[in-house]
Formats: sequence, C-alpha cells, structure tokens
Amino acid sequence: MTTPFPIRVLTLFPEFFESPLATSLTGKAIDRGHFSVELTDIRAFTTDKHRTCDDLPYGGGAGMVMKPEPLVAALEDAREALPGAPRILLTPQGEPFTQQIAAELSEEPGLILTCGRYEGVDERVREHWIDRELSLGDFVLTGGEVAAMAIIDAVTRLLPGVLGNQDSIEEESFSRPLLEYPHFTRPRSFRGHEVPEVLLSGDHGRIAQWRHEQALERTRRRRPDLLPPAHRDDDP
Ligand code: JBZ
Repeated sequence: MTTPFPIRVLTLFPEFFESPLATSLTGKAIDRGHFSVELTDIRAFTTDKHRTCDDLPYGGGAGMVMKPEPLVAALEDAREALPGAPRILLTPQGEPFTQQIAAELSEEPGLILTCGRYEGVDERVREHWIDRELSLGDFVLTGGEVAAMAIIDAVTRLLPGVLGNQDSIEEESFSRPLLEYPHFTRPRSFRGHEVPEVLLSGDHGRIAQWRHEQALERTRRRRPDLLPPAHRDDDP
C-alpha cells in the first residue's frame, strides 16, 4: 500500500525512529495514510559474514568510513521503489536545513533520507548517488538519524491534512519569520504570577497589537538576524 508521500530512511539504526514515528501527530498522520515511512537497515544489504558497513579511511586518520557497497545497494533499492524522490544525505557538510527547504521538500513525490554514521560516507557515494546534502546546523551529532527525524517532522506537518489546523500553516507562511509572542493559559494567577491584563480585556485589536509588539521585541533581543538590519540596532 502506497501513500501520497512515501519516505524511505536508510540507516544503521532503524529502531531509533520507531517511537518518535508512533507518537503524537506523526503517529496519527501515518495511521491516517497522509505519509508512510519505510525504515531500511543498510546492514541488510551487506553480503559478508560479519555484515560490515564501515572500513578504514584511505590515507589514514581517525575513525571509520561508511563503505560504498551496502549503502549504494540500499540507495539503488530505494531509487527503484521511489523513482522521483530526491536522495538526501544528512551530513555536517550539508546545506543548513530551513523552513524554506522543508516547504520545498513537502512538494516532492517522497523522500529518500540517508543517515551518515562514523566519520561519514565514502565520497563517491555522495558524488554519484546523492541529490542533496542537508545539515541540521552548526553543532555536532553522532549520526544523521536525529537530523533525519527532525526533517521528517518539519516536512510532514506541511503535508495537506496532517496539521489539524491549516490556518496556522498559512499564518506561518504569510507572516514575517518572527519569534512567537508569549502564550498563557489558566489559571489567571499562578503562584503569584499574573497573566498580562491586555489578554483578559476582550479587546481583540489591542490584543493583536500587543502580541505583534511582543513578537518584534523578542525577535530583536534574541534573534536580531531575523530582522532587516535597520530594526536590529541598540541592545537594551
Ligand atoms: C548532522 C557521520 O554522520 C553524521 C555525523 C554528524 C552529523 C550528521 C551525520 S548529520 N550531523 C547534522 O545535521 O548536523
């Protein structure tokens, strides 16, 4: 049974994905058939007795390299199953993943996500069997699995019908990328800390204005890089 958005994950640790994929919105979206995830154990494509997926680096140096044969066999199998899906490698050398890229990927016919491990994959695999390389950001992970799961989460919530509230996706794409305004729920007074009066006022114009000011101010203080240069100035 195929879904509108098939995802194939190539990994040495398929069990890593089981609980996050079964949980919450993601689990429900899979149950409802909005997308599917097929976990491929790269080790299943080995042909030696020890099921070897790594080898020593040519030229010497620390660590091991993912050897090409099982990985390429897994990529060819994935390509055959999902001919139109981009083959993506999660690697620290990749382009930083953004909301823009999440939106692009949600328009593809599916995804093939390859999780790097060890020091990385043999360069010839990257050159000839990969369409796009992505990284979560400038910090060090032990492998591509966490990055792949983050990408699955960010992309699939954009698929039609996955997010219950289609309004919030449209709001995201039309509003400037600011940080969110502060949120409050009951009780009105919690351990001596009050909900801002304006939110209790019932004046929707004032509330919208306050939220916009809060979003701008938070963004200016925490993420000035998100604002046009003219709005970034003076620290206080
Ligand atoms: C990523 C060797 O495999 C790795 C190692 C680190 C790493 C990835 C893959 S993907 N970091 C990131 O997205 O930042």
